[in-house]
Amino acid sequence: MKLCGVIILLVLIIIIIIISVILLYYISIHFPGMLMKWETTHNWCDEIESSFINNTETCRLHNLINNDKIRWVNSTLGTVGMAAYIDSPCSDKISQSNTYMLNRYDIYDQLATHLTHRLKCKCVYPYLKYNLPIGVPGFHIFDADSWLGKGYHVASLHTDQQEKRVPWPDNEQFDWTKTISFTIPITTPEQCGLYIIQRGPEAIKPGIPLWWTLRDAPTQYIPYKLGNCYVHHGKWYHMISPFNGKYGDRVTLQGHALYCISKKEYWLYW
Ligand SMILES: O=C(O)CCC(=O)C(=O)O
Repeated sequence: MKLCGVIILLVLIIIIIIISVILLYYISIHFPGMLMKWETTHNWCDEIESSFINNTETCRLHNLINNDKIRWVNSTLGTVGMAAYIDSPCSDKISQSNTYMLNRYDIYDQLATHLTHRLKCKCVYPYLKYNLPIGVPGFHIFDADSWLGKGYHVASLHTDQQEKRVPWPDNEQFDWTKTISFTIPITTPEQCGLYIIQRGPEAIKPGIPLWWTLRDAPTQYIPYKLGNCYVHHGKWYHMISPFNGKYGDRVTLQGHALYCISKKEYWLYW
């Protein structure tokens, strides 16, 4: 009888261990951010942020975006406008979306001028200047009710690869090392920000989980300020920080750029 009890206990322990290992494996693959320490060890905020629009402007944009809810993709990550890496849209849809965005949100000229000063290089929209089927920057909306808005580190820990999803024209040359990612917070619920880890995909070793490789790497938490423009190359691992959904959705203007060597310009896209 006693032996039977011990065997049942052992089996239970083995089942619990197996379930824990499976759960840990699942989390380490899908939500590696949950296993990281997220201690800020570096400070290079000054390099990445610049003042872009004031609170009146962000408020006006937010009202416009709120009335655009119909265009949101889903309840966790919503988008206004079409992004190559999310929607992989055909050129007709891009054209429709771009026309809509450019008419509704009168921010695009100001954005290109700001980035031109910031990057010290002409920034253009290939859709407008060369009539190419490439999406213009748009808006990300993270729902207040999402897990991210409830304070969990569940956002994607990634490096940007968007440039691989865009139909760049064959007759131009691009510098694939000159990529840009920019974000402008339109709302800043408490704790809204970004973690950047100073390591790229070259640090990753086969068979070693991402979170384990990155756990001791220099890390920076960048608290977002309303209307500021945050620019980085996107090739270091980064992750959106959890935020306090009590204070509303997390809304940002989001876009990317790639340097076109043949035209000597940065091409802005999403
Ligand atoms: O929303 C942000 O803060 C950054 C978004 C991001 O990581 C990305 O678009 O690659």
